[in-house]
Amino acid sequence: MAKMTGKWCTETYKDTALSFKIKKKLYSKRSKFQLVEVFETEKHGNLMALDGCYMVTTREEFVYHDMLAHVPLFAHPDPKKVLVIGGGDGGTVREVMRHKGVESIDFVEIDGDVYTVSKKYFPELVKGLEGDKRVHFKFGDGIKFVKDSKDIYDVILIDGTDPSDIAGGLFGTEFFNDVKAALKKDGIMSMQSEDPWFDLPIIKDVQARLKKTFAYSGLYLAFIPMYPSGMWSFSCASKKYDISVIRNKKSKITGFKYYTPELHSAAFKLPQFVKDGIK
Ligand code: SPD
Repeated sequence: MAKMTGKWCTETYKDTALSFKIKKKLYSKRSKFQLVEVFETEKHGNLMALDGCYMVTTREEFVYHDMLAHVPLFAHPDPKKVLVIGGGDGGTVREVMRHKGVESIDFVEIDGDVYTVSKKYFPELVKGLEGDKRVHFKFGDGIKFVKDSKDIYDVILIDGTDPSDIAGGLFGTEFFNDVKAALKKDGIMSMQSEDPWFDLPIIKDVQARLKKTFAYSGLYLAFIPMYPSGMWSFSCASKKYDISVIRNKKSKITGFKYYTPELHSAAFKLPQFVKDGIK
């Protein structure tokens, strides 16, 4: 659990800790899968933690969701069918919805309680999801869902938690093979792949597996203060495209808060220690 001491809520990770000053705890309940907690912070809006691990704050969520969704969606020339695995808070689907050319979004979250809690405490994350006919809610196991899907999707986004019990399978070779099979021949996948300061070996493994599975694979970074270390990585892969290149001219979106066309390619430029660590 995210530990509360007086006015502070703390996530400990490896040999570090990150604390937010809070006003009060708003929610705490064990779902079938994990402990779901929500805190009202002093300066960052509401904060959701799953099994003691920070997921989103109202203030910072846009960085993660912009970068997970828009990098692959702008790298694909014409994304129409999208699958989102995980991301029960709704933020990733919200960003996919901004691409008007997208015709269908399958949203597969294993823990329905995360969506219910998000609806109550993070209304801006789920805004419009239920009124958009393109969004198909499919609460259930994303790993199984992908296994049963063949040659369907232009883009698959994997918005999981850290690779523990519940999300461990989302980082494995078998799953990546199934993702490849679920994508169309020019499909693109992108996933959250942990942070380079504490988890470079995880990133290295993910990159090696993607490289073995797909014709193209890549790694890009974003800066997310609410995760310990603040530097976050996304791993992506495709049967056809270099994902650092923008091809989508149809999605005319304005008003991003983090993503920009310049940042799209710049995010793939890696610091030397990251390059060395994933070699
Ligand atoms: N250690 C934190 C990993 C968080 C990954 N998922 C965030 C969910 C946002 N939709």
